[in-house]
Parts: sequence; structure tokens; C-alpha cells
Amino acid sequence: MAVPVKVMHGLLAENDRIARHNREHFDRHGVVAINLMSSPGAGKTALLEASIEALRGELDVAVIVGDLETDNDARRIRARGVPALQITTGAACHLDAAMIHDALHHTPLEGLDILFIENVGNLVCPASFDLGQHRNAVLLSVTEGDDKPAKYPVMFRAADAMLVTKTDLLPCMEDFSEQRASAALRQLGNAAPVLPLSARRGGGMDAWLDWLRAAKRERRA
Ligand SMILES: Nc1nc2c(ncn2[C@@H]2O[C@H](COP(=O)(O)OP(=O)(O)OP(=O)(O)O)[C@@H](O)[C@H]2O)c(=O)[nH]1
Ligand SMILES: [Zn+2]
Ligand SMILES: [Zn+2]
Repeated sequence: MAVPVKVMHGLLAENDRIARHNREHFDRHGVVAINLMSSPGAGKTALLEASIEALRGELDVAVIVGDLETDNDARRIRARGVPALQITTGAACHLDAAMIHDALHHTPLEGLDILFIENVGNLVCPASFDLGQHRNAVLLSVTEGDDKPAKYPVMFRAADAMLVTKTDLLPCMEDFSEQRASAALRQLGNAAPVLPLSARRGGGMDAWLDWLRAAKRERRA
């Protein structure tokens, strides 16, 4: 059974080569690229909508969104006056570096501060494909259960920040413990910040926005 393993290895090596090339594109333009990953419906697009409003007039952003079908998310982003390109993946459960490279030909980077990449909702596959991003933000909504970092370690090990989303629902989610979710992340040896927030009600957004500003500052340096 060595052949499939070899093929997979070759695919990933080619992906990583294109990812490095994407990163050169971003670096040349001084753009920081942030990859948002989560299970379906954890609140990636809602977070983008709230972040766009909060950063308006301060940082210029654009968005590349991956989904199996529909351009719903891109339309939601464009409604906020921000350029958004939808990649419709069909059957593919993740974005890869070549898809992002193609999208870059339709996404002018001049003058941009942050390029958000909203990955396909999936807690498994996206973690294996480098896109050329500088940071991974992994969302865990309070309705999913605090054991997700333990059950999907590859994704959560890759997180540069773990966002605990929909905290406005905590009063109804008596089982969810933010402390247990953080402990599960630490158990993986990941010291990334844990940022609880509600895109809907606004709580916790400041820490997330500061994390973005810091990422941008570090790229500029
Ligand atoms: N109560 C509450 N609901 C939220 C919050 N953020 C998102 N939602 C709801 O959760 C659902 C999914 O939100 P989306 O932002 O579309 O999630 P997503 O991660 O972009 O979804 P996919 O792109 O399909 O993976 C929607 O019904 C949102 O209104 C929040 O902070 N609080
Ligand atoms: Zn979305
Ligand atoms: Zn290129």
C-alpha cells in the first residue's frame, strides 16, 4: 500500500510549493493572510461581518471564501462593501494552495492590510493544506462541545488563536466549559491565546481585533 501514501506525499509537497509562492505574493504587498477554520456554521462569516464593521476606516481588508456550493458568504461580505471572492469547491472539503493562487489573480492585494481566507467548514482536512497564510484562527462555537480540541487534534494543534464563539449562547449551554476547552487545547501542547467572543452581541471582540492588529504589525516589521 505504499503507492497511495507516495501520491499523497507528492500532492502535499506540490501544495506546499504553491503555498510558499502565495506567501511571497502576500509579503511583497505587506498583506497579512489569516486562515479561518472551523466546523460548518461555527460563525466564520458572522465574525468577518462584525470584524469588517469594527475595522472600517482603520484597516483595509478583503476576503476569499471557500464553500462546496453557493456564493452566499461572499455576497454577505460584499454587502459590507469589502471585496470578496467565492471559491466553489464542489466536492472538495478544504481549500488548497492552488485554489488560493487562482483566486489571487482576481483579488488585488495593493493597499490591503489583511486578507482573510474563510476555509471550508470542516475540522479535519483544511489543517493539512498550507495556503500560504501567516496565521490560523480556529473557531470553536459553544454549541459544539468543549471536547473538540481533544477529538480533532490536528486542526487545533495548528491554531495560532482559538476563538470560542457564540458566547452569548452560554446561558443555554450549561455543558460547555471554556476552561475545559482551554485545557484540551493546552493538552495538545498549544499555548495559543483563547479568545471568547460573540460576533452577534459584541462581547470579546476587542481582544480578537487586537490580535489581528498585532499580526499586521508583526508582518510589517
Ligand atoms: N447567537 C449567535 N449566533 C451566531 C453568532 N455567530 C454566528 N451565529 C449564527 O450561527 C449560524 C452560522 O453562522 P455563519 O457565520 O454563517 O457560520 P460559518 O462558520 O460562516 O458557516 P459555514 O460557512 O457554513 O461553515 C448563523 O445562523 C449565525 O447567525 C453569535 O455570535 N451568536
Ligand atoms: Zn461562512
Ligand atoms: Zn503567482
